[in-house]
Amino acid sequence: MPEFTTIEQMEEVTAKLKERAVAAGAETWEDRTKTQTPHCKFGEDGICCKNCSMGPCRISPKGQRGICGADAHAIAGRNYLRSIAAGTASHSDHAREILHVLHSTRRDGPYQVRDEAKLLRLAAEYGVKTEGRDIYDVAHEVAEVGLMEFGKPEGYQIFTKRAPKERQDLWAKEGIMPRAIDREIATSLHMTHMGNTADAEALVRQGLRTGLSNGWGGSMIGTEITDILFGTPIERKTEGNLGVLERDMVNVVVHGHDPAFSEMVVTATEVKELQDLAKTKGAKGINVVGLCCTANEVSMRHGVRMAGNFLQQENVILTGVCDMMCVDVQCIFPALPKLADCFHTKFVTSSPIARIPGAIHVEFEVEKAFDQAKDLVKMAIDAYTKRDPNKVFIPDGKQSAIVGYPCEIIINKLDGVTNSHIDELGSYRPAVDAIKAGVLRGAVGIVGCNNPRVRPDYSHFEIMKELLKNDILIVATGCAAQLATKAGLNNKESKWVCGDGLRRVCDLVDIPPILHMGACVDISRILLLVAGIARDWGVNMTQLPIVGVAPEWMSEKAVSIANYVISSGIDVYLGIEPQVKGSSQMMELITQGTRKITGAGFVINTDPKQLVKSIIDGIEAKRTALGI
Ligand code: SF4
Ligand code: MSK
Repeated sequence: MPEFTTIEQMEEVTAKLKERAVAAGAETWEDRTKTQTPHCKFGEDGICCKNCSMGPCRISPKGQRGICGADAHAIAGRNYLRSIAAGTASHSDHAREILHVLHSTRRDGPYQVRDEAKLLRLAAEYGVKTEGRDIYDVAHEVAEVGLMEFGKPEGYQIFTKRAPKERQDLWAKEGIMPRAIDREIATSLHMTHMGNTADAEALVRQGLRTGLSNGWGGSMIGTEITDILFGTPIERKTEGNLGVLERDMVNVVVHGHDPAFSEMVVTATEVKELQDLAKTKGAKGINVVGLCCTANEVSMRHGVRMAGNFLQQENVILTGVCDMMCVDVQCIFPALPKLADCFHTKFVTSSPIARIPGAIHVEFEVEKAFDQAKDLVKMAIDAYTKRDPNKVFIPDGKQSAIVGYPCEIIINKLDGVTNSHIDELGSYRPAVDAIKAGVLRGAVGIVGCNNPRVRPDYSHFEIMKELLKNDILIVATGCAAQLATKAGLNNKESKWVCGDGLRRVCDLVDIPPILHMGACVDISRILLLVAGIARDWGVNMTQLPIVGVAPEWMSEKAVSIANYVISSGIDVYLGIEPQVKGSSQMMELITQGTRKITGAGFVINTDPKQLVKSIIDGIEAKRTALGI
C-alpha cells in the first residue's frame, strides 16, 4: 500500500512554517482570516449593493429594498452575475494574451509553433486556408480569427459547434447561445448597472450565457492556443509538495496562470551558462518549481515539479529557500511582497494585469522575454547568496505523480486497450463500455481552489478517496489536481485506494485513478471529454453519470466555470455556498431553476461527507435513469 500524505501531516508542516513566520515577524493568511471573521453577513448573503452612490444599500428586516427599490433577489442576482462576468473576463483575457503571443510567432522568433497538427486542425475549424501556405502565416491568421471571438459584432462562439447538437439547439432555444466574449461581459455589467435588470431569472440566464462564452469560448481558446504554442501535454512523471524545494540549489518559483512568461523562465533555468553561474556561487544548479495553475501548465509540458496549491503560496516563501518568486496573473496574494521582504526572496511581477506594491516589476515583452527571463534567473542566483541559513526549513514531504492527460492522451490510452480508434477524433467507447458494465460507476471532475472558510484541502482529499473507493474515476484540474499530487493520489500506486472495478481499469489502461488534465482554464478539456463520451454513447450530456465538483472553490473564475458546466448539462456539487443566500429566489434558481433551462444545477453541501454521499447518489440516479 502506498503512503499518502495526510491532511494532518500537511497541517503539521503549515504549523511549523507558521512558527517561522512569527519568528520573522511576518503575517500569513491565518492571521488575516482571524481579523476578517466572522464575515459580514450582508456580503456573505449577497445582499449588499454598492452599484450606485445613493448606496451602499443592504437588505435587512428594517429595509427590504434599496433606495432605488431593488430587492434582495435583484441585488443578490446582480452580484452573482458580476462575479461570473469577472471570472469570464479573467479566463478569457488570459486567452487573448496567448493569442497575441501566437500572432507574434515566427520561425526564428522567441515563440514558435510546437503543435503544427493541432494548428492545422484549428485552422480548418476556423475556415483558415492552409494549402501551400507557410505555417506561420496560418498561425497568424488563426490568431486573428481567435481574437475576433472577443469582439465580433455578429454570430456566436465558433467552438459551440463542438458541443453535441442537442446542446447547441437548447442554447439557441433558451437564448443563451454565447455571442462575442467581450459582449457577454459588457452585457452582464450593463444589466447590473443601477436602474437595469431587477429580475433574478434574467440575471441567472445571462450568467449561463456569459459562462458559456468562457467555457466554449475564452477558456477553450486559451487551452487550444497554449497547446499549439507550447505543445499538447503528454504523460509525464513529476513530484509535488514543499519537499521539491532544494536546499543546495537556486530555487525559482513560477506562480499564476499564463504560461507565456513562465515557459521562458523554465527555459532560462536550463541555460548552461546560468547553471554554471549558479555553481560558481556554491549552488548545485537551478531548481524551477511551480505554484497554482502556472505549475500545472509547466508541469504537464516539462515535468516541472509542483510546490503546492493556492494556500501554499506563503509557505513556499516561509521555507527560507525561495530565491525568487516570479508571478504572472490570478490567484496571487498581494501579501507576498511584504512576506518576501522578511526573507531574501525576490518577488517579481510580470504582467500589467497583476501589479502589486512592493514587487519588482519586469513587464513581459514577447520579443525580449528570453533575455528578461535570463536576467531574472541571474537575479535569483544572486539572491541565493543572500540566504539566511537560520531561516531555512524545508519540510521533507513530497509525492510522485503522473500528469498530462488531455483528451488526446486519454483516447490514446483507451485505444491501446481495444484498438477502437475509429476516426481522427478517436473513441471513448472502452470507457463507455466500462461505465455501462458497472466496472466504473461513473466519472467526476474535481476542480477548483482551496479556501480558509473550510479546513484547507480536507474536502478534496476525503471526497477523492471516497469516490475512488466507489469505482468512480476522477479527472482533476487546478488546485484540486495539485492536492491530489501533494497527497500522492495521482500516481499509479494509488490505485490501491480504489474499488476493484476502478483498479482493474487503471491496470488495463495503465493510468492513475486521478487524471491530471491541467490548469483551471483546461476545464474546457473536461467539456470536450464529456461531449466526446456523450457522442460515443449516443446520449445527451445531461444523461451521463458524470458530474463536476468544486469542494473548496473561492474565485470568481470558479463561479463562471460552474455556470458553463451547468449550461453544458452537468450538475455541479459545491462545498462552499455561493454568496446568494439572502435571496430565496436566487437559491431556488441556482439549485432548481437552471434544471428547467439546461437540465443541470447546483447541489450545495458544506459537509464533505454528506457532499460525497450526494455525489454518489447523483451518479447512481443517472445510471438508473439510463437503465444501467
Ligand atoms: Fe442602493 Fe439601488 Fe444604488 Fe444598489 S443600485 S446602491 S440598491 S440605490
Ligand atoms: S489556481 S482559481 S486557486 S484552482 Fe487556477 Fe487554484 Fe482556484 Fe486559482
